Amino acid sequence: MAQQTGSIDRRAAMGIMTLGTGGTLAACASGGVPLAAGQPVAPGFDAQRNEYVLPPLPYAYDALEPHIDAQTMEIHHAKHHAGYVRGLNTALARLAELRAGGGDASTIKHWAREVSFHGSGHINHSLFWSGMGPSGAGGGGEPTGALRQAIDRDFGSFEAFASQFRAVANAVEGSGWGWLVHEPAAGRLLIIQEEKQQDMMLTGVVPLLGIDVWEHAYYLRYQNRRSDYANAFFNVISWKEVSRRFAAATGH
Ligand code: MN3
Repeated sequence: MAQQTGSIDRRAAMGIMTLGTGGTLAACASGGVPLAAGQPVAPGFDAQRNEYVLPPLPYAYDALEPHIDAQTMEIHHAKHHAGYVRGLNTALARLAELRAGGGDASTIKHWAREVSFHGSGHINHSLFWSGMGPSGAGGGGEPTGALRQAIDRDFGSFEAFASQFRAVANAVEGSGWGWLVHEPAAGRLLIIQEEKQQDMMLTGVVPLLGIDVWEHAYYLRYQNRRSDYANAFFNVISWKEVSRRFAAATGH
């Protein structure tokens, strides 16, 4: 199933995702833990064209109103996310040219870094869209079951978790993400920051829930009030999807 391009398997080169061909998207951490195995999510890779593609949103652009406005959603998805997909495909094409002996060999560092930035941008946003839902219709509320038990165990309570998650998101320097992740070595949940699309991500963790704190995610409605946006985000979190990722990562 893997597409071989020269001696490098594209997916192994990315190290973070595996995409099925049957209309499923299975995003994997570097350890190969399936995040979405068997889940009918829009694919982010077109095997026939051998290119990454922009997945459609699982809801309308205005579905997250008033918490995230329709214009922001449309620009963010159709322009920003599409740009990461385009940048990833371009970087992989340039690397293929270098393997074939073309181009300037000294640019390999640049294109390898472009794969990390744009590839992470593609995965981050794919997880972001599917990790949200309309408030009261798939979004909001609190987690239950095994995920809730793990949150209570590792943070003390849901309120303590939510407070830390918001504070971490608000404290990202510049543009980046706040993430709830599963750390498999200790089998515990952590909240971490990611700067830009890829810096400071903890190796081997499975991303469960991410909040995009680039200004393009909230500026039209919230201007510089990132904390208001982080508060509103809790109205559109799809705990069902986050729980599914947790179950895929842990077997619980
Ligand atoms: Mn973004």
